[in-house]
Amino acid sequence: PFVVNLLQHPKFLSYDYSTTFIDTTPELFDFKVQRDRATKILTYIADISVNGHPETEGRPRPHADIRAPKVPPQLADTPPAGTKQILDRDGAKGLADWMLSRDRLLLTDTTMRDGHQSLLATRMRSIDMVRAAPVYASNLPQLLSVECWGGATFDVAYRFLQECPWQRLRDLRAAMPNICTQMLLRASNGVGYTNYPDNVVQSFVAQAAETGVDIFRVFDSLNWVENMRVAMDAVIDTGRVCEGTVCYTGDLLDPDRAKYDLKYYVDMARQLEAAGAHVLGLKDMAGLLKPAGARVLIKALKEEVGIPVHFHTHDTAGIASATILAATEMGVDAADVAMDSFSGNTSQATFGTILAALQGNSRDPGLDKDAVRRMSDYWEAVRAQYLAFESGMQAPSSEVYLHEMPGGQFTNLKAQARSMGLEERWHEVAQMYSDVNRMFGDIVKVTPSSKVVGDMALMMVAQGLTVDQVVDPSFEVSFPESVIDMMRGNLGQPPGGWPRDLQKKVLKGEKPLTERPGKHLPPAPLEEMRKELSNRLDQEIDNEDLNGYLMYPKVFTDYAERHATYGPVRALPTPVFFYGMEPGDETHAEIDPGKTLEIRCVARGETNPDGEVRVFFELNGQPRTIRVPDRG
Ligand code: BTN
Ligand code: 3PY
Ligand code: ZN
Repeated sequence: PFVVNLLQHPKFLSYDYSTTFIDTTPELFDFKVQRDRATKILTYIADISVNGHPETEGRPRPHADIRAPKVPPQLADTPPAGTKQILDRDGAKGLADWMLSRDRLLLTDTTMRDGHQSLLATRMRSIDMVRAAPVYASNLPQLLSVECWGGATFDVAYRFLQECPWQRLRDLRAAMPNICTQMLLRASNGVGYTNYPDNVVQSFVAQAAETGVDIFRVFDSLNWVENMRVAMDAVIDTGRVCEGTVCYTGDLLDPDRAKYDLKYYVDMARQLEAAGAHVLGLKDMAGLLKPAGARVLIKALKEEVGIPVHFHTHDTAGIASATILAATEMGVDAADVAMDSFSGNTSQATFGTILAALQGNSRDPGLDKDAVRRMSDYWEAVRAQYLAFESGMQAPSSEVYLHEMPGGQFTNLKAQARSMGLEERWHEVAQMYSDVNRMFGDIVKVTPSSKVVGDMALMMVAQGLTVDQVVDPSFEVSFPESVIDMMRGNLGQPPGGWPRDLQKKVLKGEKPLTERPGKHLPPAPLEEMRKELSNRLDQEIDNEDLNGYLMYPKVFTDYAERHATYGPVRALPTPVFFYGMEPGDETHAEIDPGKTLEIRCVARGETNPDGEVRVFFELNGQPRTIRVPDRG
């Protein structure tokens, strides 16, 4: 192991060493730590090889002949200056002014956040992103931003991928020093499903900025500006970009949906501008805005607000590109796209297609089409490794205009319906989702309000309940906890308030909240919690850990406990992480920069009478045996 340490040390590799190198580089003798981490990783591989990964069990396996993802060559030696340099030099307002001054359409690539959140249940691992990041920096420096953090990625990283979301952000930031990073923040709901105390939201935002977020897209799941101010102010305080966001729902050209008409959106946009937003986000999370609506809406927003407009939509109905082109004609400043191989269906519009469509147009985004195609080839090979998490959606679907489910929820709810034995009755679930929305008074449906509508719809289909029964005061209904919580006012207030009679029935006489929930939540005792957690886990708790714990106490501690057993499994290639190794397989894991474990799986023993299996490895050429329980 010494030789491997030495030969792979970055200083050694760069010839930047002298005879004192060994004296001044004590980590070369860090055998115990390294061996411990190596043992942990081998334990993980052995366990997965014998027992399978709980998340891929029973799911389709990647095809045997998929090609290994290979990143395209970098076209520049050092990353050309980009939006990050403008932000650092001119500040958030300066970047917004720069956006307004340009004729070209600016683009955000969502592959590393919404793309895989909407297509692969958020399961993309950091290692696959961090490899791509330097190529973005060198080949796509004209991007406005790379959306790579927040939304559902935060808890999925801890919960299902056994990795630290903060480390992902730190690594991506370091690898893309010239392009702004972008995250999705659910205002007072942070990156969770519930309203947090103000100081938790503030602490989280400060840490996200410190670790590497440049542009914060802040939205509220009921479009209640009052409940966005704490998060927006926290972002503004960091000096980073606050993209105050309007969620789009309904159909602004349909008189039957008059609640969400042009005036509604323009009013909200004005409120966000007045609240200090540097950029206005228009978030069409379900992909409901059609080209004709976009023409009207973008024209009005460009006339009525003075900040740049950044449009986000989904391709669920197959129309996202047309809508983006209509918005582009009307002067939208920026739009979201996903790399071709991560686009379409519930994801974003297709990056290369938007470039091709705007070729020769004065608003041509000016990105390298060939570089996009090559990057997309890499993502295509990455995607093939995650076959277990594909939803099976084969084609776009106009049914989204009925149910209005967000792209990120659609596949999830379908999986939930499947697990409840309701897959055959999916179209009933979709209809019920729509009916429940009307029953709740026609609300914005986006995390977390979308989850509440989904919970209610699934329950009603499963129990055979009708809307008439649910609203009938004399008919007994046992409401899901999330519905009770929402009717209490704990997610805030929708425009026009909750339907009175239904709220009364759900709350059984309990008085609902009408002010913003954070106003009544006592501040979390941050330092006390840090100490308590540190004692409990017997480890130092830094600010990133603490903020992870504040968002998701149980998810975080479960992660930390597994980390103590399995070590830095984030360093394993994705096929090994999900499927382990067969005798004869070789792999490697860079557990620290320059510290790589070479791993060969040699053989697997029989299960002994104690129910244990021995798995034989070679680690950096040395034989190692790991015993794991056979849970089969
Ligand atoms: C995860 O929980 O999804 C990631 C951590 C892996 C936990 C290992 S996987 C094999 C074994 N079986 C389990 O259910 N947990 C451990
Ligand atoms: C999220 O909150 O994760 C979303 O993607 C909402 O669209
Ligand atoms: Zn989205």
